Amino acid sequence: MALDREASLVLFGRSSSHFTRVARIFAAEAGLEPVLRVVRDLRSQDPNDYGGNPALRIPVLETEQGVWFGALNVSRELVRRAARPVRVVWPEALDTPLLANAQELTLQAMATEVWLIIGKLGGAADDPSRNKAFASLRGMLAWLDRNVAEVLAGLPAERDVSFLEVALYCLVTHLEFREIVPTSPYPELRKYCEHFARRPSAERTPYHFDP
Ligand SMILES: N[C@@H](CCC(=O)N[C@@H](CS)C(=O)NCC(=O)O)C(=O)O
Repeated sequence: MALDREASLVLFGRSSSHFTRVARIFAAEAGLEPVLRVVRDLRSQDPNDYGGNPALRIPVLETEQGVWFGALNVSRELVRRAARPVRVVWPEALDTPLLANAQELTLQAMATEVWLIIGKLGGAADDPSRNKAFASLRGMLAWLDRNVAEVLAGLPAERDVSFLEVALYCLVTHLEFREIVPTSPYPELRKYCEHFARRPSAERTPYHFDP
């Protein structure tokens, strides 16, 4: 059953995309290998190039049941299809300001990074609002760096992994991969990434530009 359902899984994304990597890590945690359909041109305005996603964004998971838009939906569906149960702490379980804010800032930092990268693609490198976006990104990273130890200690112990941990790892390593901002001012985040990088799911999904 699990194998039949896996055979029909197609992940629209890119190996260089941090939101896609979140989904790929959850696929690996779930023991699944969806086929990666590389979205080659992120300037395309045709939803069909994004698996039908009208937001024109990746990742999207195509299944026999329909398509799932966005990293969180995709990750949940992959975990539901896991052959063996994976104990995941999802965002809605983060019920303290510290944990909930860590989730919010991680996803916002990922979105800000997308904005900075896509803005550059579109030739908007001199847009003055980029300065604010960089300030915001640095502020979020500083907050996450200050709080990451407490956040990790506050996550439910009964878990294999949390959506927050996966997203945080994908965010910080992507900043390095795309050289958006140096990560040296954030030693706690770097330490966290060194630790998470030992998971087989992280080892199997390194960032690279698809040929
Ligand atoms: N809310 C979406 C955001 C996905 C997203 O922004 N993906 C980026 C790639 S990492 C993208 O598709 N960018 C294309 C664009 O901004 O035009 C999710 O959680 O998956």
